[in-house]
Amino acid sequence: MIDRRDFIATTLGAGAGIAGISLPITAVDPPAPFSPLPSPRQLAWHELEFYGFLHFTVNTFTNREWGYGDESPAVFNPTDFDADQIVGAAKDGGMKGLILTCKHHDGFCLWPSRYTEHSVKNSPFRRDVVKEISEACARAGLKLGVYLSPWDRNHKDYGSPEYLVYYRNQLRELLTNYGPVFEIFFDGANGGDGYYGGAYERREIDNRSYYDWPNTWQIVRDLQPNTVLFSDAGPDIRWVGNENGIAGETCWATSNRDDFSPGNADVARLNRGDRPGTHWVPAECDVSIRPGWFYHKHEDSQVKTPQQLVDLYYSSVGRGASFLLNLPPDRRGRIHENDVRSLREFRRLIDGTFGTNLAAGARARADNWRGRDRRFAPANVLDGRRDTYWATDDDIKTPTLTIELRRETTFNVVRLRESLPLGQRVISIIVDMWRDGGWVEFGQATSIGNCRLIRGPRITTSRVRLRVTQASVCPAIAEFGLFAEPTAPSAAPPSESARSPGY
Ligand code: FUL
Repeated sequence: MIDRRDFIATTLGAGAGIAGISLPITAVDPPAPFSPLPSPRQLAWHELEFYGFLHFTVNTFTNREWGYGDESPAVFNPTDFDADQIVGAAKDGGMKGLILTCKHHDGFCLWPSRYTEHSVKNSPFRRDVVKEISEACARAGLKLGVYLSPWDRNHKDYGSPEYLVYYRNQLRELLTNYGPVFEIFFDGANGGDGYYGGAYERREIDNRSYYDWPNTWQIVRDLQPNTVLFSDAGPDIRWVGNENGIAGETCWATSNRDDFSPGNADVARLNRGDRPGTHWVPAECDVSIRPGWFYHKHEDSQVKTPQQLVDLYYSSVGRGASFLLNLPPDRRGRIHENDVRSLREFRRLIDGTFGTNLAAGARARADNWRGRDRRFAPANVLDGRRDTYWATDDDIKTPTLTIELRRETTFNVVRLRESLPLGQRVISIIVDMWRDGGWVEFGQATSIGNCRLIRGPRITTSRVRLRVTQASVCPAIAEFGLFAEPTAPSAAPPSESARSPGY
């Protein structure tokens, strides 16, 4: 049955009026946002969830992880470089963008920078790798991101104010010549010793003041205001505190970022965030598909399995962070077949899980919904949109939402999303399932944010319930989804020789 206020809201749009007619209701306001809040550039970034890293430089050819800075450009010589193959592998794996190490700690530039001779222009390869990757990304519909190592073991001026001029010039080159850049990854690593133009010495810098980050970041804001900036201290996206792809079980999207600077942070705090936090600075989980960041032939048999990648998806995206997976191009300048195969199977498993929301078409009821206004109705959690949500009245912080499925349904994953423009409001929840005439707990979690995946045993039920057990303000939930991971493929049929006699 539809009540009068629902009828008015449906036919006229809530809060609408017609000239000369005043409606007998006052529409309820949306919940007041709970600060800190995401910026539009952060909201756009939240939708990506899964993207890749490409670590490629002289190290690929010297078999190292950190070049010293004295490598000759002559060593950089991919034999069969194919940007479309690299980008195609990422796209097949479901990635939405790629961040390229345009310059790693060794200082070698993958583009022909005007400001140094230490680049592809003096290699036998001579091609502009940044340009080719950016164009391949544009063709494939992937976004391009940039890694520009602040630490430069090649540059003679490293450690002095002149180097900062050089670094900023390079940042400008990358932001003006290669189209839109969705993210810049500012690495906090500073190891000390290096070649430094032939000095072969140790140079220490104060990582809180040397790079003058506020003014360096302002260059990006001026040239490309939509680019998100990553570092230990954000300002937009923070490091998750490890390179294993694992966000804290509790992982707030908020951080007291001014306590940190790139290379100078508390990894435990980065891993879980700060609550309530001074700023919205969600976590990014960087991890490599192999043990190293750069390609090493001896690691060809150590590529992470599809199932390991799936587990990483749950420990990153499933905890409100993003999943930044490194794919190292090999000496040909291609993504190795083993990595391609693993990534493709990972994608099949993820699509097999999240391609069908088993809660779609169900009925959602709640013990409270804000002003009984359709804009805040429980059904909004099932419409597959992130911009609609279920919200409660201001004084209701621990409501219950019940999902009545159309039939007995088997699932093992619950996905929840908050309405991010309203801030991270919920602290903890419990999900229950209906079994043998009563409610039994399926799983529980703290912190939702962009996405919370609760992965449990496969269960079959016709009714599921969400209980918000603690919230700072009335909740605003954008999604409640149910999914089933594909069951393991059935065992291969026995081979001819293994069959029993007489088969
Ligand atoms: C680290 C670097 O030292 C590694 O080489 C790699 O680039 C990783 C993503 O960040 O700090």
